[in-house]
Amino acid sequence: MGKETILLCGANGQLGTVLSQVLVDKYGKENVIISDIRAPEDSNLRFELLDILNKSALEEIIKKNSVTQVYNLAAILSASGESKPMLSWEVNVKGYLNILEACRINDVSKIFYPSSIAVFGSDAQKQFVPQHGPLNPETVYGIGKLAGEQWSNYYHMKHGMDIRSIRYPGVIGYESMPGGGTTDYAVEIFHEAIEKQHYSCFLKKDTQLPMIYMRDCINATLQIMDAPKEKIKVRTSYNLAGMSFSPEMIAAEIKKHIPAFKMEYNPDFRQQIADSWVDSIDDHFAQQDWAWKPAFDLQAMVTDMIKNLSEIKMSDLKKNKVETLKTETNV
Ligand code: NAD
Ligand code: AKB
Repeated sequence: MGKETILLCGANGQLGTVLSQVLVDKYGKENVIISDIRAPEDSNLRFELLDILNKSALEEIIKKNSVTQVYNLAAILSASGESKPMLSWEVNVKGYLNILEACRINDVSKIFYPSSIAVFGSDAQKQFVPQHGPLNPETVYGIGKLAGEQWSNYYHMKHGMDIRSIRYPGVIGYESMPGGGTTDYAVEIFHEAIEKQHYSCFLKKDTQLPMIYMRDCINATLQIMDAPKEKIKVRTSYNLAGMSFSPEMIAAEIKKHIPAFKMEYNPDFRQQIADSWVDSIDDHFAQQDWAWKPAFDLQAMVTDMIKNLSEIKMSDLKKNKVETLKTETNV
């Protein structure tokens, strides 16, 4: 492997904050450029302010730094996309096309494109949805993700570009907050359970959705990017499974750790989005082609989330107390 220079777009979001650190650990701080339209609050990583809609700025960063791999995490997620459909299309499709073109012109050797379970619609098989079934998404986000999958396949066929993609389920992690999706409840619930022992859920109790723990999501991403080129047979996007559960199933699991926890249900507009998605995923192509296997089921994920998030909240509390004490005593 020659010297790799990585560019991450949309690096300040839920996944990007975790993936940037993992890539820095793997490739070295000087070889990973993280970028976003907003600067990180607190980071010592190599950062560039970059809007993927700014084609010339994108091309310049790639050229100037001789970038060899691009990870495009910039997006407007499903729930936000329904209130800003044109912005969703601009960023998720036109922004991605800018990246593909900039990579083509500059001979970038590998690209990562995250798709989503949002590419499935109501006519898809609900349980263990196959890789090659009907794709008729009902959200602007899903339509955009599907277009991105097709553009990836086109650039691969037409220009031989090595673009790799996963249809991520809803991602759950303690490291960062989600940004405007329909699966966000599965992260918010932990914060509220630990702080208030109560959560008001915006989905109905029996709405089952495919989900994945952050560690598995990051491992899958590294695994597909590291796989030998000939092993990547699906050039649209791979189905990927972690676990599947409903709000009442995760609430019951949390209750085992926090017995006082109570959940109420107040479904909103996100219910309709969730209803159009599938319950669970058949990911045997990912298993077969690049040996995918998740490590976390619902029980293991809940245990790990509560342990890590409680530690973070406890240390934040201690830090705040020290700060208050310092202010009060004028130190
Ligand atoms: P996020 O919303 O948390 O982060 C997206 C980031 O993109 C934000 O930091 C935002 O500032 C940035 N951004 C928005 N517009 C931009 C622009 N024009 N130029 C540059 N940056 C811009 O999203 P995430 O959860 O980290 O998701 C990352 C990727 O994974 C997205 O493509 C998303 O569709 C996909 N995905 C996420 C999940 C999930 O559960 N988190 C599930 C399936 C797919
Ligand atoms: C969302 O809910 O929009 C995302 C996703 C599953 O793509 N988490």
